[in-house]
Formats: sequence, structure tokens, C-alpha cells
Amino acid sequence: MPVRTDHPRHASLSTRERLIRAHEGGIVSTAGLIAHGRGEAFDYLLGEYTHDFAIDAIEAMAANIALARHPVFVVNGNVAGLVAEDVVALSREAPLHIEVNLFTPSVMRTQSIVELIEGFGGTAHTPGDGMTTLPGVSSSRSSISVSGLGSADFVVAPLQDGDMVHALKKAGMKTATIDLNPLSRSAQDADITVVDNITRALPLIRDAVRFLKERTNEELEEISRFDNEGALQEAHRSMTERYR
Ligand code: PTJ
Repeated sequence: MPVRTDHPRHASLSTRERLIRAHEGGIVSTAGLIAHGRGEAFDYLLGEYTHDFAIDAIEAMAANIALARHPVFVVNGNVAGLVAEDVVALSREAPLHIEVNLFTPSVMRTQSIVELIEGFGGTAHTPGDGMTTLPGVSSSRSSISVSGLGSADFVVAPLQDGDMVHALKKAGMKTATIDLNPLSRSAQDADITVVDNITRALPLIRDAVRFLKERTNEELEEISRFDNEGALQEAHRSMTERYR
């Protein structure tokens, strides 16, 4: 359904349409549509803009990507449906590995997401490339690729259910997530949480990575340090104060 450009909720409704089309195209799971609704509710409470605490997290994430030996960005159905092109652009800027890993496993959907990424000029790891196991995650999601997630030292895993970030951390990797819900388990477990809509955050992360290229490793180390608990408290406060 085309959304009128003068509709007051144009941005939000067009994003919904994009996700529905991606669901019909076999990229987004049915549960992914529900997950998006939860994200929308938190975005509404945030005022649907990028706050300073998210900008700080974006800078820390970008510095960690720049410093990492093998940074990996995890793509699921919702991430692919919303920002596949931006993820590919970021992977070119960094460089950054992309791995497809799905909560609701499906060979067909994995293949469709890989093709979507390739259509934008990127490449993606899947366990099919050579498989190892990530202990502590349910279902076949514990199958990860040796050359992607299996070799990672810094992982960006956005829009996740609870166990992925937890398992990555237990395996010794530094982790970041993007999640509109500051109370979620992923948001709490990650070293860096960008509490923002992934559609707004991704272009800003790419800009930050580009901007930080000129910095020395010492400067990057300084920027990479982040008080995640403090940032989550800020996000929570901004949601509650807005509606007092
Ligand atoms: O494609 P699959 O099979 O891997 O499934 C992906 C989903 C998203 C269905 C799966 O990972 C899942 O069930 O996730 P949850 O437990 O619903 O958590 C998703 C988190 O992402 C929630 O905390 C939402 O608030 C948040 N979220 C949803 N949309 C956005 C978002 N955060 C940032 N930007 C969004 N657009």
C-alpha cells in the first residue's frame, strides 16, 4: 500500500510497508513483524529521534570496529529487511564481515538474505562455508561459520532475542547491539548498546567509522571505552521523563 508523503506518520508507515514486503519476499519471519511492533512502541516513547546517549554508543561502536582484528555484523531477517543496503555500505567502509544467523532457522530464508546482500554488492558468511558451534544458544543458531563469527573478536548483533549476545560474550567476544528496548536482555548484556532505531543508526555508524579513520589507535582506544549501564539508564530516564 503506498503511504502518502504528507501523512504525519509517513516514516513509520513506510518502514512497516518495507518490512511487510520483505516478509512477503521470504526475508522477514512472521515473528519478525511482531518484533518490529515491539521496537515501534519503544521508539514512540523515545520520541523517534536519535538521542545523545545513542550518538555516544555509535561512536564507541565505530571505534571498536576500527580497532578490531575481525569485526562481524550479524544479520537476521529484520535487519536484512530494514537495512541490508546500509549494512553492505558499512562493511565496505570498515571493513567488516557480515554473517547471516537466524532465530527461526530456514535454509531458504538464509539463502534469500545472502542473495539480497550480494545484490547490494556485499558478501555474507553462513555456516555452510565451514561450520563451528557457539555454545549457549538455542536451535540451529548455534551453528556459526568458522571464517565469520567463529573468528570474531568484536561482534555487532542487532535486534536479537536474549541468548545470542549472552553466548557471544561467554565465548570471549566483545559485543555491541542496536535495540530500542533498553530493558532487553541483549541491551543489558552487550558491552555497547545503541538504543535507537536501526534505520536511523546505521547511516550514522557508517559516518562515524569514516570519520574515525584519521584517528590514532590511542585515540580510538579512548573513544572505544563505554559506560553501557549509564547509557541504558539515560535511555530509560528519557522515556519516562518525556511522559511525566
Ligand atoms: O529473522 P530471525 O528468524 O532471526 O528473527 C528475528 C527476530 C527479530 C524475530 C528475533 O531475533 C526476535 O524474536 O527478537 P526479539 O526477542 O523480538 O527482540 C528484538 C528486539 O529488537 C526487541 O527488543 C525490539 O524492541 C528490538 N527492535 C525491533 N525493531 C527494532 C528494534 N531495535 C532497533 N530498531 C528496530 N527497528
